[in-house]
Amino acid sequence: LTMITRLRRAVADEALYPVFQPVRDLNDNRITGFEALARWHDPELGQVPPTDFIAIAERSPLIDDLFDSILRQSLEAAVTWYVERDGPGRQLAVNIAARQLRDPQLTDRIVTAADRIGHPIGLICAELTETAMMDDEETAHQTLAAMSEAGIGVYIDDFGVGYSNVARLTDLASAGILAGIKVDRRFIADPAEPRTTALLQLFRHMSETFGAEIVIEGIETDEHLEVARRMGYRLGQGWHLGRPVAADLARASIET
Ligand code: G
Ligand code: G
Ligand code: MN
Ligand code: NA
Repeated sequence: LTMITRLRRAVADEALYPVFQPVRDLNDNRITGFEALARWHDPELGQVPPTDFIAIAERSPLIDDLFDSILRQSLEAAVTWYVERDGPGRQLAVNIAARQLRDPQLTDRIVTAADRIGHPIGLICAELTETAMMDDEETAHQTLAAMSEAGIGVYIDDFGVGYSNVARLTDLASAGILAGIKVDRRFIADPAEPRTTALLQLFRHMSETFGAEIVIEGIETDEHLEVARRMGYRLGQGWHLGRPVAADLARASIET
């Protein structure tokens, strides 16, 4: 069986499923949202890393089916987290692959799924890497504008690695499209390094200039958390704040 055949079957059988990693307020530790991350356990291959199967799926329209499946499962789980119990909603972030930016139906797919499941569209965030926007900038811009117009929060993921382009971010911010930036974990990996604090501050100031939210990724230790707080970050994600977990555990972790 070729890998893509295996993957196609797995998507159809719902053998791919989301896990959820919390995003927390660094000041009071409350969960402000979750990022949905796809997982695949194949009976023969075992756990296949998402970077591997996303790369395969992205070579064909299979990525659209994969996305639809992960999105639907994520929305169905997330909607029970606050519709079935009172309390504030939480944001749900999903990752968008580069190829999907060429799909003119992307926004419709998300809005239709959210409406059908009863999940507020305004609590959905779409994460894209800067590199994903490079293929066809104009189409990417239009897709992101449509998502933003529909109420979906457009976030730039893995900020600072790949093909970073501040001009592109500025365009998105000027057009009112940019909801937030997720700073790649490598920027906090070495908290004792003086450049770390300087760069983290620079990024935070940049996000303020853009009127965008900023999330620091890769909080793995107390020291990371301290540095992030000191540099004025309000939101963070990382193993120290919570690993990606299955839907029932994610639900149980939410404070009422
Ligand atoms: O889940 P993990 O932390 O191992 O993620 C590895 C990479 O795979 C990350 O870059 C993440 O954004 C990506 N990824 C995980 N789930 C999805 C998904 O559903 N869609 C896309 N496009 N990328 C995903
Ligand atoms: O590229 P993106 O940011 O979407 O992917 C998130 C990836 O980072 C996932 O693979 C997730 O499991 C991983 N991750 C989340 N928190 C941490 C962390 O604190 N340290 C490391 N090394 N990886 C993390
Ligand atoms: Mn992400
Ligand atoms: Na990231």
